[in-house]
Amino acid sequence: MLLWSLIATRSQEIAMSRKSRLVIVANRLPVKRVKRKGKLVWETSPGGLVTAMTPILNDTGGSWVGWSGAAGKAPPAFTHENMRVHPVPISAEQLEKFYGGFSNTTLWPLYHDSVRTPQFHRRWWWPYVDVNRRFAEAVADEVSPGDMVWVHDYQLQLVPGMLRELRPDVRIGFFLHIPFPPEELFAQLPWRREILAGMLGADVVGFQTPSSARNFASAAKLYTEAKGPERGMDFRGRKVRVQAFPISIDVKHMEQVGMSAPVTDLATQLRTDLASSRTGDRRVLLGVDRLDYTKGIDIRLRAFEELLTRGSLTADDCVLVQVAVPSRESVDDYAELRAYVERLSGRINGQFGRPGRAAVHYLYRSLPFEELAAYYRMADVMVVTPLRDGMNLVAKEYVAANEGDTGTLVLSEFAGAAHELGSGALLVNPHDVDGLAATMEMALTLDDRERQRRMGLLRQAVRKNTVFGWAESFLEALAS
Ligand code: ADQ
Repeated sequence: MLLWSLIATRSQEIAMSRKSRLVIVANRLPVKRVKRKGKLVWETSPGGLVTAMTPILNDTGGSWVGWSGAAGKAPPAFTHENMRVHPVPISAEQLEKFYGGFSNTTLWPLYHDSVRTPQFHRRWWWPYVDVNRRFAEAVADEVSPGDMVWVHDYQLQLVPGMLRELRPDVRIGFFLHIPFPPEELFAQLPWRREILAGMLGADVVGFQTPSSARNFASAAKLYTEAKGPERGMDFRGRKVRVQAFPISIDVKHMEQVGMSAPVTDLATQLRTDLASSRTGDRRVLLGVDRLDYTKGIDIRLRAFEELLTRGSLTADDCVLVQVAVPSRESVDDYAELRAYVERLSGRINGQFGRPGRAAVHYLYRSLPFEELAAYYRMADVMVVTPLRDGMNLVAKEYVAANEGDTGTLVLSEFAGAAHELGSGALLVNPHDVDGLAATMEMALTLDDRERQRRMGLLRQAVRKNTVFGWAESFLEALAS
């Protein structure tokens, strides 16, 4: 609570000193429309960005510009808990091309090392431009001279440039939540100049990691007239600051929920349910992800299968629980991945399970926060194996939820989180199935001292950087 009010106060100071308000711009609004007692009402939807921004916006009376989640007309702007909410309308056709198409079938795979082949279609590009313009116009209506605007993520990369043309009198920040790819991959994008110029419309361009910031700066120098060092690039007569601001979680809240009595009870119950084995001491591996092909869920399952095939550990010694949140189900690659993951889980259980003792438990659903915390609490080993990930908050949530020095984190080298958590985690190359199987085995058999030493390092790293610190450092850079 102290940190919360400190940040709100600091942001208020920043805002007041500039007589400015803060306007957040993100694809989704922080509220959704739900039916309560027969009436439609707006309710805050949970999420990291919402958690970090809501106190600041509530305190400074700022605004949030975004899409409501329903295609078609948008309701007029309204006030929700002292925050002004400005919905942007997106038609069903625009949604298919701007969101399903250009954002999630062109940019998403391209920015994640092309782990699926990105598709480049002019018929998707123009709706992306149109929707970005619509966002920029909505923001232009919302701001006053001197206000600060913070634009988020890959769906809205043109907004900073468009907004600067409409409103050169505001400070503009942009943060990319996913990786910015190496220049050789980014070079494939037919609209690379437009995207770079759009982002360079901001005063501060933020990334999750220093390597993404470097990739962006070198692409900007190659394909636009931008020059100079990352901390102050010259672009069309202005300075643009390019920097890494690693995102985090509300660490205190996760720690408190993780240690609460209901979560402790549920974790014990889950553990009892899973432990049914001849030896009575079954170790639990856990995976928690959106069902996305960047997260390496299939490779994790194959590595677990490999581990059991080798026979040094059996399904009496260990079990893998995989919780997968449904995601982008209308995109073909996601439907295919779901079918593959379900086939793999079935195959592993077919070979290594027996009645009352599955080798893999696969849950295809979103879990309430407390239940998710209970899964984190009960797991001996958290396996986070993305092929590429901007940050990966699951890794940080797992560490925060485990108050004692129990638990081990297996973490992909290719997750942004590896920069901060690399010394305490067991790092893996997720493309290497044998190496991943060996690391899972090592994690399951680590001696107590080494496990505690590693968890101590992880806890230190996670506590050092909260989501509030992240927001504060970005806004300070934007205000300066
Ligand atoms: P995501 O790709 O969605 O985010 P991640 O950072 O792991 O990935 O966040 C997922 C969130 O969903 C976590 O907060 C987690 O608790 C929640 N979640 C996962 N499985 C769940 C389940 N079954 N039930 C309920 N909740 C579940 C993008 C980027 C990331 C970056 C974030 C934030 O791809 O790299 O870390 O934005 O910037």
